[in-house]
Amino acid sequence: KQEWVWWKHGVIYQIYPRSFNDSNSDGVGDLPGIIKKIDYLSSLGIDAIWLSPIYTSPMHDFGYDISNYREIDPVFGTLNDFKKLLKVAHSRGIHVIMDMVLNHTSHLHQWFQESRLGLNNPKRDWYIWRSGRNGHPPNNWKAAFGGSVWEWDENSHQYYLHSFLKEQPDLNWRNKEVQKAFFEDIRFWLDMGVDGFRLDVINWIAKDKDFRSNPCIIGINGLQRHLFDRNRSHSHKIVKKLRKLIDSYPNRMTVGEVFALPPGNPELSASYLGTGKDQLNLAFDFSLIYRWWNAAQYHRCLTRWYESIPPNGWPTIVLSNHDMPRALSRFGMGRNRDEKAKVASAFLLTTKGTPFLYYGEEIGMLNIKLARGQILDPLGKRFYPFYAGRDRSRSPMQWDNSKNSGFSKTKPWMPLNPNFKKNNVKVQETDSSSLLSWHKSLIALRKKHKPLHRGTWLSVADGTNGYIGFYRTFETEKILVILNFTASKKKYSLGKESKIKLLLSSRIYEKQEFRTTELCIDPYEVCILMVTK
Ligand code: ISL
Repeated sequence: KQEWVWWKHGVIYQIYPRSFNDSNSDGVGDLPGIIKKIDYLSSLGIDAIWLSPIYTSPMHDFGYDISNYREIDPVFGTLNDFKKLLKVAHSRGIHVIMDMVLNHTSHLHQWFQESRLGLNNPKRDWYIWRSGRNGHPPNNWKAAFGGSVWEWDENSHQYYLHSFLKEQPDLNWRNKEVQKAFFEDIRFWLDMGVDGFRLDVINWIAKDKDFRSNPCIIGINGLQRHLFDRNRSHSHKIVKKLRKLIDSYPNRMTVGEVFALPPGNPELSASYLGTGKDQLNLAFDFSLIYRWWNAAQYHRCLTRWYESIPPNGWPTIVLSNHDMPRALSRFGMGRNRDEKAKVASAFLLTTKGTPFLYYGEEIGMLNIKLARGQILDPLGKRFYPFYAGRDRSRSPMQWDNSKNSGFSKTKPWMPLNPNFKKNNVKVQETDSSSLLSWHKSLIALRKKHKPLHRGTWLSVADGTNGYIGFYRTFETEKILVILNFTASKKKYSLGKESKIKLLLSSRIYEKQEFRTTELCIDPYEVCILMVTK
C-alpha cells in the first residue's frame, strides 16, 4: 500500500533567497530572514522549501556560480544560520531542498584555480581543456549565455569550456576524481540533514567524448541543434551513481532540471527518471511554462508528460520559476487575471504530480519592468533588447504596504513591483477571497483527501471545449476536478445521475450536496467535487 512520501505527495515551495526576506538590512534576502517567515510558510501548508543557491559565490550568475560548496555566502548568513533554518523547518514538518550545481563551478573555485595553473596540474583534467584548431576554438558550440563555449586561457595556451558564463567553467564528469570529490560535498549536506537537492541542468553534465561540432540550423553563427554538447548518455550513468548515494540515506530525494529549449521535451525529462527507481526521484518538464493560456494545450502537455513517466516514476508540475516570466504575466494580456490565477493554482495543486510553487505566485506577483540600466541578469545584459533577461520574476517578496514592502529596511537589491502597495501578503491574509486564501484552501484540501495527492488520474475533458476535467481516485474515494479556462459557460455531463459533494469551488453553490446528471460550469470556474453513486 502506498504511503505518504513527502516529495511525491507534498507541495514544494521555491524560495529565491535574495528576494524573500532581508533580516540584516543590506537589501538582500538571507537565511535568518527565511527563518523569520517560518510561520508564514507553515500557514501556507507546504511540505518543503527549495532554496536557490546559497553557497559562497562571486554572484556572476547570482549564486549559480559556486566557489565553495560547503560554505554559505556571507550575504545569506552563516553555516550556523543554515543549521538553524534546517532545525526550525524540520520542527514544522517542512523539508529543505538545496540547489546543487554539478555542471560547472565558479571560476574562483579552488579546483578551477588549480586546474588553470598549467597542463600538468593534477586538477587539469577536472575541467574541460582543449587546444584550438588553427587559432580557432576547438568546435562551434555556443554558450547558453552567448558566444562560444570556449574561453582562451593566455597562461596555459588552451581553451576551457563553459556552457554558461566564462565565470562558470564546466567540470569534466568523465573524470572519476570529480565524481568522488563532488559526492563528498553532497554527503556533507546529507549528513547535516538536508532532505534533497534540485540538480541544475543535470542533462548537460556530460558532453560528447569527441567534442564534435553541433549541426547548425541557420548559418554559421545562427541557431544550433544541441546534439553533442548536452543530453549524452554518460549523464545517466552519473545520475545512477548519485541515486545510490541518495538512497543510502532515508527519505532523501533529487529533482533534476532537465533543460530543453521551447517547446520543452517531456520524454527527455522522463528519461532521467530511469525505471523510476534507479535515476532521479523527480524531474522538471517545462512544457507548460512555454504554453499560452489554453486548456487544450495544457491538457496535451500534461498527457504527453504523464505518458512519458516510467511505471515507478512520478511527475512534477511547474508553472513558474526564477528563470521564466511569472505565470500571471504570461497568461494573456492581463485580462481576467484574477480568475485565471485561481484556475492555474487549482490546476497546479490538484492534477497528478508534485507541485512546485514559486515564491510570490501565491499572492499573484507579476513581472517587474526594468529599464536597461537596471538589468542585473547577465543574460539580460547580453541580449537586451531582444531578451530582457530573468530579473523580472525575481523581485522582492511583497509582504505589506510599508516602505520596501516589509522585505527590507533599505533599498532592495532589485526593485519591488510598485503594485506592492495594493498587492501584498498582509492584505491577502485578511481577505478570505484572496488568491493567498485560495492557495491555503487548495493545499489543505489536497492534504486532506488522498485522491488529490496520490490518486490515479483519468481525463474526462481534454480542453478542446475550453475546460479540463479529470478524476483523481484513491481506493473508494473519487474526486472530480473541472477547470474552465475560458470566459464562457460550459456544461459537463456526468453520464448518469450521481451524488455530488462540493469540496471547493470558486463559485457560490446553493447546496453543498446534491444529485445531478449534469454540471453547469461558470466562466473561469474551478469546481472540485466528491462523486459518489
Ligand atoms: O534561463 C534560461 C533562459 O530563460 C535558461 O537558458 C537557463 O539557463 C537554463 O534553464 C538553465 O538554468 C539553470 O542553470 C543556469 C542558471 O543561470 C539558472 O538560473 C538555472 O536555473 C546556470 O547555472
